[in-house]
Amino acid sequence: MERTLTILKPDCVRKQLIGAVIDKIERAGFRIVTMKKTKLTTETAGEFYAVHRERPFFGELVEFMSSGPCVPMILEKENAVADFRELIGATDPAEAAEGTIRKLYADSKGENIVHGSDSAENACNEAAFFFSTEETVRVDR
Ligand code: FUP
Repeated sequence: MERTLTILKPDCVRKQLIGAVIDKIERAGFRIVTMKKTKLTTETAGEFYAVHRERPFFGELVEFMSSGPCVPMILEKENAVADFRELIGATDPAEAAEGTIRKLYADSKGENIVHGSDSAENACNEAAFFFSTEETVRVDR
């Protein structure tokens, strides 16, 4: 079993697509380990996306990610990291495969409905960014 970290981004929450996206996630065989609704600040959004600090889109990314509440979740499944990236599709919805979450629901590369960790190691770090050990272990089953 592997875990990945997703965030239902502020555009997903604003468009009232939390339920639709969770339905896709559960139907694809992912188990929700834990989840919550929270709101990032420009500081915490910048920390989460620190790897993109030097990129031209960093300012917009931080503004968007702190523009409203979001729903981070830890998901579990065999091959969770790669399978989840397949389920959400390419970063740019225009390039995302048919039937993927971003193809179905995202407006743009910047506002693309969901985040998905790109490696098991990052998934672990990103899970710790949002959730305590209490939330990821004891509440789990
Ligand atoms: P992904 O792994 O698909 O979430 O994509 P990246 O890690 O490359 O990018 C993280 C976030 O940065 C994206 F979700 C949206 C934002 N971004 C842009 O706004 N413009 C870009 O050209 C690339 C990424």
